[in-house]
Amino acid sequence: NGEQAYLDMCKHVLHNGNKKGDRTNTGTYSVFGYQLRFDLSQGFPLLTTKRVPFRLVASELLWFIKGDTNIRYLLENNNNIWNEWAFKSWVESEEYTGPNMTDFGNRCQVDSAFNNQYREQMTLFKDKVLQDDAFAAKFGDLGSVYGKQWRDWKTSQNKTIDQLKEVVDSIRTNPDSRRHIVSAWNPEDVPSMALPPCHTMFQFYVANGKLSCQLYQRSADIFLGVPFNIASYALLTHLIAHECNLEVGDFIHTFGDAHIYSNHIEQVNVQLGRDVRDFPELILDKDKTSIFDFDVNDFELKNYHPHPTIKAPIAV
Ligand code: DHF
Ligand code: TMP
Repeated sequence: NGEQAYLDMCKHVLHNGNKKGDRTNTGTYSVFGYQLRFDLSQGFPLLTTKRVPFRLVASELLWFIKGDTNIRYLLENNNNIWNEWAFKSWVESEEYTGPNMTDFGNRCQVDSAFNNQYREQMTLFKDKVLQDDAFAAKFGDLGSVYGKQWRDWKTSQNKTIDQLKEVVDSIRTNPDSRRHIVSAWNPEDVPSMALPPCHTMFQFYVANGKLSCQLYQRSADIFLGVPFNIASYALLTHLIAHECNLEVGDFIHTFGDAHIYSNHIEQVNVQLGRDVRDFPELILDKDKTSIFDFDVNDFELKNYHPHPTIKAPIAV
């Protein structure tokens, strides 16, 4: 199935990747340009060679679909995947008076005393985002990231564009169109984002009653980010197909800079030593019709039997 293609990509990057420095000072093996294809009718592409927490993938996608850019919703759903990027703007702000957190991502991996300080500050930060509305509005927000651009793109005429709603309408009313596109890359807003969008634009395609989706990802953390990104766009394609009365076709994942961080190599090799199992099946609550009505409990995965979790540090 498609998982073997993901593992082949890992091997390809380890063997042929350029050794390349990066913004986070971690170091990577990197290739430019690569493509994966998953036939969604053959199972839901949640990797089985390590456990991928579907609950976190689903709540992140619902957060984008709501147009939300504040990590408070994620924290309320016990989802911590975006904390570091909100925390970074907090500890770099004038209002922060705690211990110096410069370069916390790298320092907490090598200095255990610092790691304790960091964890303490992160806990205080999360509590404050959850409890203090004014603080959350200021420091829980990641800026004009995915949710904002998908649902509330600001035009030069001071209007807004709901790209997601428009693309669903265009798939429904004009399936043959070659313009079913959503872009998260807004050059004017890039400087004000906690992290400029990695999944930058996607396009839908309808043929033979099936909905396909292709994503262009400009930058891809193959071990940590990509398994989430595959599952997230597969889920989005299922939701839109459901609303438009279509079956699911292919998810095509096209990459710009696809990299394996130097501190993920051992983990990737563990994963490469495991045998691929069947993909699970996704069941949607059929009573929901619009993609804007779903919540986390409306998704069910059947027959997901992955190999165990593999932990790795994330580059901040
Ligand atoms: N930065 C970097 N360097 N790589 C990323 O993949 C990335 N992804 C972001 C934001 N910034 C990023 C948003 N998506 C995890 C997965 C996806 C994600 C952020 C984090 C992650 O840490 N996954 C862990 C499990 C985390 C958990 O259980 O809380 C994993 O093992 O998959
Ligand atoms: P960059 O902005 O310097 O490219 O760093 C972003 C890093 O985050 C890079 O390693 C790619 C990774 N990433 C993903 O792989 N998937 C995601 O969904 C996100 C948000 C980030």
